Amino acid sequence: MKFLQGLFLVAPLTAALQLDRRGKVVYDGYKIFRVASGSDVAAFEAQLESLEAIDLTHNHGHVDEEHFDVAVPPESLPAFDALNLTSQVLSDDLGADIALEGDLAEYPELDFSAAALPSLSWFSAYHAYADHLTFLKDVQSSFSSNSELITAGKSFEGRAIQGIHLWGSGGKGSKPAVYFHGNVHAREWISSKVVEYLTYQLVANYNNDTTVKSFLDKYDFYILPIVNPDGFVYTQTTNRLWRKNRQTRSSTTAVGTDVNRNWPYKWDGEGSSTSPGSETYRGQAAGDTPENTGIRTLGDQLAASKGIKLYIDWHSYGQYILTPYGYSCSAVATNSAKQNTLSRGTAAAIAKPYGTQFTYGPTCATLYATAGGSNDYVTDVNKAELGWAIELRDTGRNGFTLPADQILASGTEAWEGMKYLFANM
Ligand code: 0X9
Ligand code: ZN
Repeated sequence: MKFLQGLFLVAPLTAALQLDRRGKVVYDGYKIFRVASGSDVAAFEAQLESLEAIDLTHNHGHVDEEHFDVAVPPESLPAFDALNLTSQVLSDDLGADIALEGDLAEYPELDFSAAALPSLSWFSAYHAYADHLTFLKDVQSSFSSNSELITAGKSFEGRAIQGIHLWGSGGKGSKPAVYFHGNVHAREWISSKVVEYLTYQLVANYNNDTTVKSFLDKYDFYILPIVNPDGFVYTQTTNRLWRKNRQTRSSTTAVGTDVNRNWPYKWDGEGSSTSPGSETYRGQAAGDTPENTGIRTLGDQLAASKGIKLYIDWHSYGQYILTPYGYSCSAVATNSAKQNTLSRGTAAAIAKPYGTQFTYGPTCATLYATAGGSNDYVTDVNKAELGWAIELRDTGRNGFTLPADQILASGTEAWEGMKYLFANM
């Protein structure tokens, strides 16, 4: 497979975007297209850049059908049409899709009582960042003898990267780790919701379901639903499509580094960008984002303690289960047969409730090359047995702005996948 280096277009620069009265980027009238890039990818990229098209993702689908999903501003639509590219409309109006996500809901509900598990209605809407922290605190209080809140360093803007540690009958920190990250990419809101849903199911069922109890009795779970809090907050206050962190650098006016291109392993290979404006900007030096330092330090500690059994970096969108490696399409994980069997089984379990199809396979060969990505670091440096990334719903119709009425179903199917995986890994 051809490496797709530097394919991501520039990050949405607020300066070029139209803002509403509250300073929020207006996406009304933007259309989303899936565009075949053809063989001259650099020329293609330049064309789209001149239209101020925003890159959402690329090459989702199959390696022999390379394509980009791009959001084209209304004023560029005639010029886009004139390019006569092979394309398909994924959305007629991104602004309408954002509206369909629903308003951020209030939390907690009026009838919420402390020490009780929060209501499942948490999964019927998206919420503000502060409410995610309250939700996590409430889940922890409801399971106080088998859990504690944890932090993994601080973000660039100084927010603590918060999470929860769950354990079972062996006591705190006695078993190999399951380590989950959500929302490293700020706009991928479904990822934190699903990670919270998995946490919720573990906590809600530990005392009444022997299978669930066995998971926590066998593994310590370290779960960080939002590892890029600054970016997440920015998607809620200012720009729904922001991906990176919010780090500024003296060498550039561009903001943001892709924390999932910043891991200090195979950092400067194919599959990241040296350009600060790019959506896949890797940073000036390996591991130079505060977020990477925080979550990496925790992972290093887990690896040095009881070891990491399973790591999953939860993303959206595309419906993929991605195993090592991202840095190379020819490198093969030492336990690739096992990873293949388990990812196939996980995909089959995910499909059970609603038939949702997830494609599985090694990251580079299945999706595209990634340099400085999380799962390669956790696999080769931390020696995790399974180092995965999962791309949640959907395959492009709603993309990052998945309607709130799909949160519960996304969580339900992911939980089916995880029950299979925890029992069989
Ligand atoms: O490009 C990425 O970082 C992920 N795709 S996304 O569309 N959500 O941005 C894929 C990452 C897979 N690999 C690693 N975690 N290394
Ligand atoms: Zn992502």
